[in-house]
Amino acid sequence: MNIKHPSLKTIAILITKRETGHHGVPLAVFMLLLTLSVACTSPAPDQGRDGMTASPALVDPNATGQTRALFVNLDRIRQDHILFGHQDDLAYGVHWINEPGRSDVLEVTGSYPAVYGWELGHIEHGAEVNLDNVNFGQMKGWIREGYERGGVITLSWHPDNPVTGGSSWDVEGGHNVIAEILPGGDLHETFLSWLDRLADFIGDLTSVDEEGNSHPIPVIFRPWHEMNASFFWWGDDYSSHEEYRRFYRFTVEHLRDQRGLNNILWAFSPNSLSEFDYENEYWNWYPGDEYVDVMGFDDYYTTWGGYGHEDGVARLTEYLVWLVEQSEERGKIPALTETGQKDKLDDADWYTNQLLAAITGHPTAQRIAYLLVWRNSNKATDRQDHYYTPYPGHPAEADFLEFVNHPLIWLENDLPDMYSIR
Ligand code: BMA
Repeated sequence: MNIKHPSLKTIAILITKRETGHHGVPLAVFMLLLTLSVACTSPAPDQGRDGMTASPALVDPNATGQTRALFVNLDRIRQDHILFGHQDDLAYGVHWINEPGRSDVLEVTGSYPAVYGWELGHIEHGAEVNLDNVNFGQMKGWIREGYERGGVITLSWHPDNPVTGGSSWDVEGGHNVIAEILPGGDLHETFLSWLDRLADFIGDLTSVDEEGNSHPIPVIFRPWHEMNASFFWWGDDYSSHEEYRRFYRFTVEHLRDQRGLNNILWAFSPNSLSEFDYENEYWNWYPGDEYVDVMGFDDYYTTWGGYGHEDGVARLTEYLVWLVEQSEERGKIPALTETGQKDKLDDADWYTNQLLAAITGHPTAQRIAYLLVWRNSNKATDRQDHYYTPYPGHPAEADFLEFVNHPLIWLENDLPDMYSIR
């Protein structure tokens, strides 16, 4: 680890001393150091990022060692680097589907992405394929493959609307769906069965180590995202902020406490901060420090002047600085949980001129742990012109290479072991 911050150094010295104390210095000195280091690592809201490196307060106090290590390593690495992620990377690309080993990112850069995003929509029905036609059995294999190569896994979920039977985007009738599915609501039992199918899937994500022992694969799960907008049934217009927060907490508690899943880091991510008075309103939906490990936001619009902001790059920098500062105050991991040039990459310089320019616009903005761009929808079978990384021969190839070769940006080939703490 490259320790840049004096206070982080202090903690590291304390910990080193604590270890020495274990093996020799008088007990009183050891206890004093231990007390100091515990004080330094308690999850006080004003603690700052330095305190969490040694002993983060995770949403799940029983998180597996690898899950905890993932958090610690994301936190360490983000001091100097940002992991690049891509949704559905191994399942299909713009010109291929379901071909083992392929990846548009690999074919352009020579490395797989550092973060793999996967989508669980329709798992709630026990379906064989997700809403984008990705087979869930194969998805488990791809998740295992990415993890075993050293990558990081993040999961999103666009479940159908349990009231109307339509999709996540079906807001017809403006129903307060959350009220219907929380305890006491008419559809609570249905919703529990949906959560249980989701939990079964996450519980099945396992890997076998060299000794033949199976263990869970750590994942960053990001439910009920973009809630400040109103295009999903869990969106802002359809329930109160208090109901939304209860809903997020209920989801955490069901998977963690009822289902005993200990391989999850929990991510919270509203839609673009451009869209609302984020400094005051981010907290409207925030379920609380005890329910969030990764603080993020999604942004597709700001860099090219969406929401009427002509100074888009500077705005995105401003949002990232705010996110990093807020995350560090709370001992959380900041991340740009979804981004990309919407809807297709027709600005050949977007990656360096917009995204990288925004990130490098301020030293604090650079301390996000990862960013994830959305999927490369297959041209022949799925949506046309709905892709977020170039493929070989695409005009943005050279710019994308320049982006990934920037020392800040890390792909899978750059990663240290994310699942142990050294
Ligand atoms: C959206 C689009 C949709 C897709 C959904 C879930 O942003 O990519 O086509 O169904 O994500 O992956």
